[in-house]
Amino acid sequence: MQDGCGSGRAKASLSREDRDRAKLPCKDGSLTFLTICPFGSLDLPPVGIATLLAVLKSRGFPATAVDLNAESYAFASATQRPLWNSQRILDFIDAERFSEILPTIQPILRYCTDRLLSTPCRVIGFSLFRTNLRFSVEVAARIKRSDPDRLIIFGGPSCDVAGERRWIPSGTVDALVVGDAEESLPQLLTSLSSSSPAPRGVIWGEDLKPDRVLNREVMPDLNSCPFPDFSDFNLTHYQRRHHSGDQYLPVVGSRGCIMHCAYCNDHVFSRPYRPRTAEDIFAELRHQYHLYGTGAFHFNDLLINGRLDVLDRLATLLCEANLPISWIGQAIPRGDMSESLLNKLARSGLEMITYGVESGSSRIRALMNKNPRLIAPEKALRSTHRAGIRTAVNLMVGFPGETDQDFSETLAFVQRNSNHIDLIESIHPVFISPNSPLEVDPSTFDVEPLGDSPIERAIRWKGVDGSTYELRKARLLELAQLLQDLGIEYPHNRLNLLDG
Ligand code: B12
Ligand code: SF4
Repeated sequence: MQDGCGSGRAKASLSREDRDRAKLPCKDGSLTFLTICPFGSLDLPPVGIATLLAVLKSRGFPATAVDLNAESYAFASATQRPLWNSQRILDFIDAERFSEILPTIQPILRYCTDRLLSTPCRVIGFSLFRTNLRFSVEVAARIKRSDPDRLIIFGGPSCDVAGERRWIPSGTVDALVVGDAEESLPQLLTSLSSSSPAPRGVIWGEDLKPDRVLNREVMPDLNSCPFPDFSDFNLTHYQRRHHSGDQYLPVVGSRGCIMHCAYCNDHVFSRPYRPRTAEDIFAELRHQYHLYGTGAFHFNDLLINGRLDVLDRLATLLCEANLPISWIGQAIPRGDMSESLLNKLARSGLEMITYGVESGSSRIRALMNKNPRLIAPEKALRSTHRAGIRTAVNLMVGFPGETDQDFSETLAFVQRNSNHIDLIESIHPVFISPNSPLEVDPSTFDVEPLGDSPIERAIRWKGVDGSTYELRKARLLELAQLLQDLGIEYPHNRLNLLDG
C-alpha cells in the first residue's frame, strides 16, 4: 500500500555518544554518496546522487560521489559482466534467488565493501533501487561489521516504497531518507552533529521499524536547485551514446506527471507535477555543455510535454542559442501539439520522442485512465514524424478487459502507422506495479493477483474475464512477430521475465 500517514516527525534517538562520534571531523572532512551499488543499468550517470552532490557542495558540506555500479562493471571479469544483463533482474530482487547467487557475486561485494572502507568518510549514503537494495544491504552490513563508526544513510526510490523498506534488516542503517532529499539530507547531516530531532522525511533510531510509514518529502520548487554535478563520475563508463559519439547526460526538466494511468506507479511516487522554467532548464543545458563538452541530453522527465508553453519557450531559447545540442525524451501522445511547435522543437535539436501509446484500442486507453480528450496517438505520431523528429512508442498487452478485438486494434495501429514509427521502445505484458492504482484497488479492474511471491503476483495476475499470463505472453509473441515482419526494432521486451 501507499506510504502516508502523517505520523509526524520522528524523535531523535541516536545516543549522545553516537552524535558526538558523528560530529568528529572525517579524516578529509568528506562524505561519500554511492549510487547504486550494483546491479542496475549502465546507461547514464546517476542523476539522483549527482543532484545531491551539487546541493551539498552548494551548502558547504564536503562531499564526494562514487558510482559503484559502473565501477564494479569496469572491474568485473568477462564471466561476471552478464550479471548486468537486464534479464537477470529478478536475481537481485527476489530474496531466495539473491541468496542463491550470493556465492557468485562475492568478489563484487568484496570490491564494493573494500572500496567504501578505503574512503575516509564517516557518513556513507546509498541510493537504493529495488535492483540494488539487497546488494546494498549486504555491503552496508559488512561495513558496519568492519567499522561500526561509519554512519550509513539509505535514500533513493526504494526508500519511498514501504514494501521495499521492509527488505532492510534492522541494524544495517542509521537513517533512512524518504522522498526528495535536497532539503532533508543537508538537514540530516546537520542534525547528526546537533541534538535536534530528525528532520522531515527522515527515519532514524528507534523509529527504524519495518512497519514505520512516512510521507515522502517533495521539493516544491525545482528551479531553486543547483544543477547536477557529474564531476566525480568517469563519464566514459556510461553506455548511452549519441551517434556523434557524445555521452548522453541526464536532465530532469520536471518531476511528476499530469496523467494518472492505472498501471503506473511513477505518477504516484513523484507527484505532484512540478515543471521547471524553460529558462532554468536551458541554463542547465548550456552549463553542462560547456563543462563536460557533450551536447547530447536525455530528458528523464516522465513527460516533456506536460506544459506546452514551457516546451515552446525551451525550444525558442535553444534555437536562439544555436548551440550544437541534441535531446531526447518521453511524452504523452497529445493531439494539441501544433505543427509549428513540433517544427521548432526539431530545429532546437529534439531528435526523438518516446510516446506512451500502450494500446491501439481507444476503449482500453480509456480503461487505463488516459484522457481521451487529450490523447490522440495517431495524430501525435504522424505530425511528430513529419516535423523530422524520430518517434519511438511504448506498448503493453493484456490490460485487464483487453479482448481479442482490442488486441487486434493494437496490431492494426502498428501496421497503419508503421511508416511513422521509428522504434518500438518497449513491449511488455501488463505488470501490477506496487502502489499503482491497479495494485491498490485490483477489484476495480477485475484483477486477481496469483502466485507465491510479490513478483509472481505482479506478473501472473488473473483477470475475471479469463486473462492469464499465458494469454498475455501469447499476445506479446504475436505482437513481436508483427514487428519483425514490419522490420520495426523493439530492443526492450519482457518476453521471459519469469521464465528466464
Ligand atoms: C529516467 C529514469 C531512468 C533512466 C535514467 C536514470 C539516470 N541515471 O539518470 C534510466 C533508463 C537509465 C533508468 C535506469 C534505472 N531505473 Co529508472 N527511472 C527513471 C525515472 C523515469 C526518472 C528518474 C529521475 O531522473 N528522477 C529524478 C532524480 C533527481 O530523483 P532520484 O534519482 O529519485 O533522487 C532523489 C531521491 O530519490 C533521493 N535520493 C536518491 N539517491 C539518494 C541517496 C541518498 C543517500 C539519499 C539520502 C537520498 C537519495 O534524493 C534525490 C533528489 O531528490 C524514474 C521514475 C520516477 N518516478 O521518478 C525511474 C525509476 C527511478 N527507475 C527505476 C529503476 C528500477 C531503474 C533501474 C534500477 C532499472 C534497471 N533495471 O536497471 C535503473 C537504475 C539506474 C541508475 N543507475 O540510475 C524505478 C525505481 C523503483 C524502485 N523502487 O527501485 C523507477 C521509480 C521507475 C519505476 N516506477 O519502477 N531510469
Ligand atoms: S504512464 Fe506515463 S503518462 Fe501515464 S501516469 Fe505514468 S508517467 Fe504519466
